[in-house]
Amino acid sequence: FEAGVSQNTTDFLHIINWHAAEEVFLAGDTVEINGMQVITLDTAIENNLLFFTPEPRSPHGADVAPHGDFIVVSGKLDPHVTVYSFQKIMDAIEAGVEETDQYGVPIIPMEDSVEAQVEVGLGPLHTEFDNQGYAYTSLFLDTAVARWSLGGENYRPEDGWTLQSTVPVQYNVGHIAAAEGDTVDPDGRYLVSLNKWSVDRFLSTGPLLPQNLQLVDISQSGDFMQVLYDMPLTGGEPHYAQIIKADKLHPWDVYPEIGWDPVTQSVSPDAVEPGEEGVFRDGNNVTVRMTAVRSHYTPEHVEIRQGDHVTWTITNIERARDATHGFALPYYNINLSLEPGESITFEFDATRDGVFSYYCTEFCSALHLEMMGYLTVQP
Ligand SMILES: [Cu+2]
Repeated sequence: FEAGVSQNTTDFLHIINWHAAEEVFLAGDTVEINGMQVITLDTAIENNLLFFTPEPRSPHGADVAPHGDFIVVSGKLDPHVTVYSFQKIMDAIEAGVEETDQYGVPIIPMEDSVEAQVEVGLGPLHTEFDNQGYAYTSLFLDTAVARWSLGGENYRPEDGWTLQSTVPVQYNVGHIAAAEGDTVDPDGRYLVSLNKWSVDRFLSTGPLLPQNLQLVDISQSGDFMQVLYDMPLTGGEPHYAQIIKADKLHPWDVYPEIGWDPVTQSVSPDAVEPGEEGVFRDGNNVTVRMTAVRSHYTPEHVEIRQGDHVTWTITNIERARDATHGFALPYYNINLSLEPGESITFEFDATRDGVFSYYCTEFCSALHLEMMGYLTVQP
């Protein structure tokens, strides 16, 4: 596979004019494949919406600079980042593109699309940006993060396109996340390196190494960067992350009204109010209406018959922030989390007779263990 994938001298950056693609789609010039409307290669070429330009082999990331003016591509087998100019690409398309590949896709020569190449180190993968005009590229093989200056007029023309410094990370970084670092307005100051293997950073607990996220101080200019903190993660590889300013988040402490259905973002029509709890029968259809409050379910006994179809609503009527309850009815495979104010409705068929306990799964108070009840299914 490796030989096949890397057999060409270059790969191609694909440039798609998605405004033109939208027009083609709206004009109905598509074919349907598996229910998807697809623009064929021939249609794309005819409508000037697809172009190629060569890029270093085995490309990994393609990241757009904050002003939308440059596209940074890293080829894993090339120690450079290659910086394409959006304006140059547009100018080249405007001037007309002669060369095509074997399928007829126009190829913009690299010298007409590339603004700069910066040698950053071995195994460059992904690039993020800060608020000082620097770019940061993860280096998998060097296990480092490179800082380099964007030489364009919107960034650091005084420094040109140059490598500023690298900071070692532990180890084998994949993605990096700078604060709002892939937006039009990066925040700078901090970067997190999402590393693949922690190797010797932590006490060994066996052959499977924790992944290791590292917080890097990028607040100063020039060649100073510093790893501040390690955070081991077990489980799967964290592939990507975003850092956003905390003041962008305005979460609710509790749901706005009692009986809230998070799926519809409104009060559920089935929500149960205190005093109207009970078990109601209509033929073989049983409706259970239940409330949960520290540390009690009402009703505590639910009696039904084998063969009943059960529709069961639980409303957490708490308004306190630290009043999440759970609800487990394990035999019928029911396991819920009920945040303050939340209402959940579930259904099942009472296929097996017997007495089954249901209980809270959050340690909600000193009486948490008493927050339980019994479902009796009569044969
Ligand atoms: Cu509870």
